[in-house]
Amino acid sequence: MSLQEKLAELRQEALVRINEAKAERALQDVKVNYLGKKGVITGLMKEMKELPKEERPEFGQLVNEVRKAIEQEIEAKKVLLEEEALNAQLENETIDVTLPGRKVSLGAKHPLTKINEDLEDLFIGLGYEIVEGYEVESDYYNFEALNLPKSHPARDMQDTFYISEEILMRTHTSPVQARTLEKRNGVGPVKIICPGKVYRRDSDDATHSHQFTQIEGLVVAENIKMSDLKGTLELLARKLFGADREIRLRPSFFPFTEPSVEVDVSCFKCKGHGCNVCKQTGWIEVLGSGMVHPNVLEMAGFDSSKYSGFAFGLGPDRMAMLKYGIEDIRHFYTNDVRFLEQFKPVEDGGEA
Ligand code: FA5
Repeated sequence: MSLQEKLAELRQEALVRINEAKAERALQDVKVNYLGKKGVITGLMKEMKELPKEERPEFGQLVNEVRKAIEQEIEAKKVLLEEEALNAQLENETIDVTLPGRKVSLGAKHPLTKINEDLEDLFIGLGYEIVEGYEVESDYYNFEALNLPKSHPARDMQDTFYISEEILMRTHTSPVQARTLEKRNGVGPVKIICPGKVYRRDSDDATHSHQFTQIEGLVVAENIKMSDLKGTLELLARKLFGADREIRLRPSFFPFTEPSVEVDVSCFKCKGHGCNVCKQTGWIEVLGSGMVHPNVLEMAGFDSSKYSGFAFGLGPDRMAMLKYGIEDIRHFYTNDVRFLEQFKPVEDGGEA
């Protein structure tokens, strides 16, 4: 076979392989095979040395022509493959604008967050500040500064997780009162609410959780009277349970308030006639409160002959249970999405 024939055959073979290449990768392989450093064409060029001198120019020219032809074919095929790939991509990514959209499922606010936000709105509107305290607290602020010295029997009202003799998990949000008063160096007015988690060694059941939430309120200024407390609590009850709610105060005992009262709200379900929510009494117990004990004021550096105040502490868990008819407090802490979805606003897919 003449040299020309041999080269023509090589060119033909390369063209067939270029034609067969279905993707850029395969085309690249063909290129390497023929034109690469160790490729067929490069090999031929090396063989040129063995030819008689006079034949070399013609041979070189022929090989070059074949190389160029292969290069051109590869380039043309590359453009074709790119076009095909682009067309396939365009076809795949076609958007059917007539298809119905996929619904984005929105989350819902936790019922305790809702109660907290409602109350924060109310109290910020009344000029209160929101203050947060420590969940790991000292015995001093949790008890002693609140008129509960060591071995005071009323400590039994709040069964406590102790970390050491002096450090504990706070049993209520009242230590934030003591800390805030102390920071103000005996100068009023003080108007704060303190939301947060608290802990008690209560066995978990439908109405008790070892971790639950409280919101504390505290006002200390000159001339604060029981009637100020009553008016504030009325606003609170109406914000949470409806504009036509009444409250009633019953005598109670807390070491840090004197006098102390339990606060009941008229039943929002039966409007006071008696039902299963209010246990047929027409009233629901919602929080503890009272006038700040002079000892608490004095321990924090406030002159109790000049300043007086009121405080209250409520449990949003129990409030949310009442408000939304939740039968077990443990639902709040088990993160079951089915439970939380019930609190979705209607516009986000919740039930009316
Ligand atoms: C107190 O904790 C007082 N610090 C409240 C207070 C503040 C009174 C300021 C006066 C002045 P008490 O122990 O009653 O009070 O708890 C308050 C609320 O926490 C209760 O009404 C109840 O709603 C809630 N609570 C108490 N124990 C639990 C529990 N184990 N699980 C869920 N909620 C609880």
